[in-house]
Amino acid sequence: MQTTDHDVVVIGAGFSGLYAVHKFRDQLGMTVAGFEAAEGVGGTWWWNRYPGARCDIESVHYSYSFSDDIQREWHWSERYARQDELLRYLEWVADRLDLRRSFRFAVRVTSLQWEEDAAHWRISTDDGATTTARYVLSGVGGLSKPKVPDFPGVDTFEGELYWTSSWPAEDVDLTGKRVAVVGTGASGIQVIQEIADKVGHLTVFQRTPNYATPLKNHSVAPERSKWLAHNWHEARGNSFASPIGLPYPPQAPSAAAVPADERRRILDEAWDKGGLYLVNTFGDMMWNPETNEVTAQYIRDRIAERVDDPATARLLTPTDHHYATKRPPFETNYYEAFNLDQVDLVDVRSAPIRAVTPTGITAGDVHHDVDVIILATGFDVFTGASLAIPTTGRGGVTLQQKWSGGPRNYLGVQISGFPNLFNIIGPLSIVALYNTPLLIEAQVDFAADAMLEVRDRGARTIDATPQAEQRWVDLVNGVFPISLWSTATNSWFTGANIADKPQGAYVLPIGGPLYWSMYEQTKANGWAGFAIDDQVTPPPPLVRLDPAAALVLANMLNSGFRPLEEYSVEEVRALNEGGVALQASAGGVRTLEPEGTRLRLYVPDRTGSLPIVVFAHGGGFVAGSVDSVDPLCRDLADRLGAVVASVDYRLAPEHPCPSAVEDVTDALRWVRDHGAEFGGDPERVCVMGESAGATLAAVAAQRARDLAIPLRAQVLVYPAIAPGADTDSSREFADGPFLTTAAGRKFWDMYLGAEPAPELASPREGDLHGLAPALVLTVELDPVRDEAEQYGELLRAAGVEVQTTRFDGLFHGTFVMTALVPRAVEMHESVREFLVPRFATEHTPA
Ligand code: N01
Repeated sequence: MQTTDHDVVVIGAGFSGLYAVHKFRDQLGMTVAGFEAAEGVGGTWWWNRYPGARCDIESVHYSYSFSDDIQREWHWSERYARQDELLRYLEWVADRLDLRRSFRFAVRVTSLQWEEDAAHWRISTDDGATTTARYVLSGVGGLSKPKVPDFPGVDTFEGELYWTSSWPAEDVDLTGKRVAVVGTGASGIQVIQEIADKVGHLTVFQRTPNYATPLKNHSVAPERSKWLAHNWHEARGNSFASPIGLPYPPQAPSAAAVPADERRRILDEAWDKGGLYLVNTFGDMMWNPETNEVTAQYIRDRIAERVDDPATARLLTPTDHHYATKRPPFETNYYEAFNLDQVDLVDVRSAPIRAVTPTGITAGDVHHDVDVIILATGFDVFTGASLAIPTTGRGGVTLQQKWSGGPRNYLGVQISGFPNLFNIIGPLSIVALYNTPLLIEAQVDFAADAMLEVRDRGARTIDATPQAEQRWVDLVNGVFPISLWSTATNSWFTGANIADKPQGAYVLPIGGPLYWSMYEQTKANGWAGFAIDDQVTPPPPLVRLDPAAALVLANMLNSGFRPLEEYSVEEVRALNEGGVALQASAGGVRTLEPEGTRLRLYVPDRTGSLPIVVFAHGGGFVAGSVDSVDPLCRDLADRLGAVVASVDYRLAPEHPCPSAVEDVTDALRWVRDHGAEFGGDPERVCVMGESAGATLAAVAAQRARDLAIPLRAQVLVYPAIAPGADTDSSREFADGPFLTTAAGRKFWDMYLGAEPAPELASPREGDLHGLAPALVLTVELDPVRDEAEQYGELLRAAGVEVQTTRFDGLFHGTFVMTALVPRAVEMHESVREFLVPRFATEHTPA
């Protein structure tokens, strides 16, 4: 029988590989072999030794969090550590945890081959050896394969040529030399500002000006550093659960939400704090071009203040891409460097680099003589380093084939068909948009949990199912284009900085909270979306979200949304009122609030007498108002060509059942008697409601029948039907998204009050015969989905004409989100299609 040499092979000894060895070897008791191409540990911080290299996330945050000892024992000397300090830190961690003994250094992995019969990977290395392992943890890094620019003649250069991404370990003396720097990304900017006043002459070759903003680095006094180390819980706060993995204060939701002077104050404050605070100013920065432009213009103005020569300032000012759509670099006196006599800026857009010659660089028609060329031209990000290792998975399919059209994986960590292989900070995750060390720890932990699950089940393999992977790819490719990140040209976020690389979505911009919830749900649902040996579990609800709905949910979670049942009535009311921001509106609709009624009428600008829709808003019987659905009702009136009568019904718990039902029934009675006075046709009335409003509408439809109020239809948008309903969906979506089963129960309790009359509370309890035709709309990811659909069945059984339509990927509440969720508009259209024939003047009720 074939044996396997190790439980796990770890590739790379950077942040990922070091933690992985510790996790698997020391915590899980597995046998581990690590391979590292460099001669020592450090990964990125081993290779990128160029002058000025440092992290741009504060050191105390850009470090491991898994060990209390490590947190306390290491004291950072600067707010943002330099490369040499970061390398010393990783070396110290390696020694502190005795990790080096598990690695072989200066050994490069040359291929990975899955062997199905043995259920292990065969790993070949450039020292000619092969080894086998049940699992492979790839920690090759997202920014580790340098981009090689195709400048002709690079080999002919007779001076010194350096890459920022593989800077020599020994000292490079640039004093007094004529130096060229190509590239003005984060690396180029760090080099330029560091060497500008030390070299004899510096020529900067810039293609795209960047939004570089102050880093505000400073040394940290030993006492303060010690305090931060010992109080790391306090200093780091709940970073992990935050959107970007940093304990930065909540953002203003949008620049549009604050007056101009307040915007300026927010931006000034973030500018003065430095670093990523500026990215964190407005919640919709990366979604709303107007907000983004406020920040972009602010930065442009600040650049103009700092550069003496207006022509140079213009060249350094970005105008061709939105702020932060290329990863924003941070600087210290970068712009002032261009005020020095010995620094020149060459715009390679107007004068492209034509060749490197033995003595320098020719850009356009000008030759620049230099002694040193520094290439800071970036990386083949996210996929380059993985694809550099020939990797063959199940059925002989190679990773190179699999990713030929762009990266594919599940949850950003596991590639279907490549079992037992985990890719840390690979593509299609929140990578690069979240604090990297924390992301690494969470992904390694996830891989470790997967391995434990396989072990506990007595299985041998774990592999994402093709179906789950496709869901994930669809989700990422649906979310990414909605973001401004998708708009930048030459950005490594889209793969466009590398010729011939598939372009598209490489990251999933949803923030930490939703991403971590997906991990948790995957595990809680029995490794949903994975096959463990041949035990397959379908992907979990959050992975099945419609992309636009996922973004709404992500934004809610990013701004601190808690499980709904935890909110007080007052808070639920405030939440509901905030819902107007999610609704599209329509012009050409006038409103009236007839005296003595609880109604707001929406009358579209149409001729003739119009059908009437009596609409009851959602809000769990305890929240919502005509204001909270005002844009929605305008839109409905316009879309349906109907007078919409929105009912301001009385809310529980102050007014328990049947107050609200009476109010909706009164509204039906009123439109029958007075609708014509406002352009409505009392013969063509429909009752409609959303969520709890749909529950009320369903009961009111029964009351209307009893009171002989004619109804052409009832439209029930995901109605809750019965308190305590126990269905598949109430169990599967007990924790949401958004509506939870616990919150639903809490709302019912408040609504029912002391002595509820069953037939006035739950539509299921009434007589279902002779009711108006019903449209029941449900959404897939909703605890009330099944009870609503079952109600449709009961109506049908009672002889009522029923159409039930389920919308996949949406969650309870999305019907109102017409401004953000295109599929919500589809729901509205389905209402229109249902009502148009039933509102026809000649229509005879079935
Ligand atoms: O690479 P980049 P980087 N002709 O791709 C230019 C992280 N990082 O190494 O924009 C002329 O950003 C290219 O021009 P253009 C950080 O995440 C972190 O600087 O394509 N120019 C661009 O100006 C960062 O985002 C730190 O028009 C050419 C530059 O080269 C990521 O690493 C420090 C060219 C490449 O910029 C990558 O940064 C450093 C050509 N043919 C890096 N090809 C920290 O502070 C490319 N360019 C933690």
